[in-house]
Amino acid sequence: MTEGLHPNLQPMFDAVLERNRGETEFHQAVYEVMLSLTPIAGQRDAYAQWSILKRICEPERQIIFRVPWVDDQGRVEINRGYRVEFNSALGPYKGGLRFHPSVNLSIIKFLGFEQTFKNSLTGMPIGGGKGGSDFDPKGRSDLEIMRFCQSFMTELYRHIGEYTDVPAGDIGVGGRELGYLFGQYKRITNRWESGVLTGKGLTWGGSQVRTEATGYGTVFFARDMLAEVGESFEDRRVVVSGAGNVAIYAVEKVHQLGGRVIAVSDSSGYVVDEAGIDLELLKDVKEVRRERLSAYAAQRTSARLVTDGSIWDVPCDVALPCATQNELPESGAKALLANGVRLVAEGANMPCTPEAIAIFQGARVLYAPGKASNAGGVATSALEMQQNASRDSWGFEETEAKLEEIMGEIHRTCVDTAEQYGSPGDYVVGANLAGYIKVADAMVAQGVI
Ligand code: NDP
Ligand code: 2IT
Repeated sequence: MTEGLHPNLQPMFDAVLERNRGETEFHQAVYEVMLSLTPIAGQRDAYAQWSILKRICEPERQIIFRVPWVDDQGRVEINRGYRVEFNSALGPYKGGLRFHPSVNLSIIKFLGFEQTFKNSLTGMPIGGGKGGSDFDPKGRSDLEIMRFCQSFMTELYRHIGEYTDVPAGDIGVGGRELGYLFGQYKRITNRWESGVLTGKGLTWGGSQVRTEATGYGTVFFARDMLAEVGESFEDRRVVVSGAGNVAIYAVEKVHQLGGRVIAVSDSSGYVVDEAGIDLELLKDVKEVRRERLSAYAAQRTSARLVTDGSIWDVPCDVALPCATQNELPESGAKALLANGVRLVAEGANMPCTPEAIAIFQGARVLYAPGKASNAGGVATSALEMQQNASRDSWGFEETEAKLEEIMGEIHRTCVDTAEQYGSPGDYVVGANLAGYIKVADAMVAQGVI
């Protein structure tokens, strides 16, 4: 994973490998950004030189803590909590919390690194951070989830704040968990500090459209990519991986725009539904009942459940990976290509491996990296912070219009930046360079801190 790096950047990447041994996801995220810095690696010393890049690859602060809690049988359980405050050049640290058994420092660091450039692209005043725990919410009762969240916040509260660090949701952390987390923060601090977390409920400081924002934003971005080449979602066959927050609202927006989603997945397999995914049933199974996709297939005659294959084998025009990192490897990219895929836009963070990305780009498939296409979630979080700061709340349509406008601006920034640096149509170069330059400029202005 070092091919193609500019000779000026190679030693910097080697130093990141050396300094962060074994953190493969973090290496991958850094590699992808460094690869895109080629056009400035020889010219813009202030950015590419060790001083900025070295600092940008080193989180400002990394917090790891014990999370003790008691399960329903009265047993003491121990999990590990993380918050990596990556970069505050543009604003308070901002980024989600992930609860999943696979969580480790490498995963939280890659997510915090990506978040820094994503947040820069949104145009909002937010820095980058990420956190979470190796806690597995699957099969846990509401009371166990509450006790875990309360214990997690009992340590986290001292590190966060409206002007310091503002967490939100990610895998395994949605409205229920954010409620328990906010309640405990409020109790410990005795402050109604609504701007300390985003993704809150609508009656207690949340924003309209935050739930829908990542999925909707990804589809707005993909629509703009198609429009750039004179195409649209109308009658397109679409495959969306995942069946969580991002995936569900990506499906909803694709259907609103005239496309047809014919497959979704979860950790137990995928369903193919040629009649088009039934959104109400999907929401009921995954959001309300918190069941597996087998429950969807059982209730729908047009659907079949596949538990031993890859969702990327399902022929489609548009693929939206919305589950997790590295879920779309080289084999998936080859299968999509063989079936004539036209566009791939990432709803998840780093779902495509570098090998898969190279295949899409080599075949001139339209491809958008997550830090551009999934930025709608955090952008709407920043809108939630704006509403909290002004003690205001906006309507659904007004907020969705703002999201659509922000995604349009990110798209335009990517296209223009790619063109400016000699790689027209390359959304990876456009997103990484535009995101990086803004953060680097702010860091130069603020001195060596
Ligand atoms: P959810 O927990 O709501 O949903 C995640 C979905 O992906 C679930 O269907 C889950 O399956 C599936 N999944 C997760 N991990 C795996 C795995 N290792 N193997 C197979 N399937 C898996 O999370 P979100 O929808 O919020 O997040 C999805 C992705 O989008 C993540 O990469 C996240 O970082 C990214 N993202 C999220 C944003 C947000 O606002 N929430 C914003 C921007 C990016 P199951 O149902 O079986 O658990
Ligand atoms: O990856 C992401 O952008 C998120 N999980 C959303 C972060 C946020 O602060 O809204």
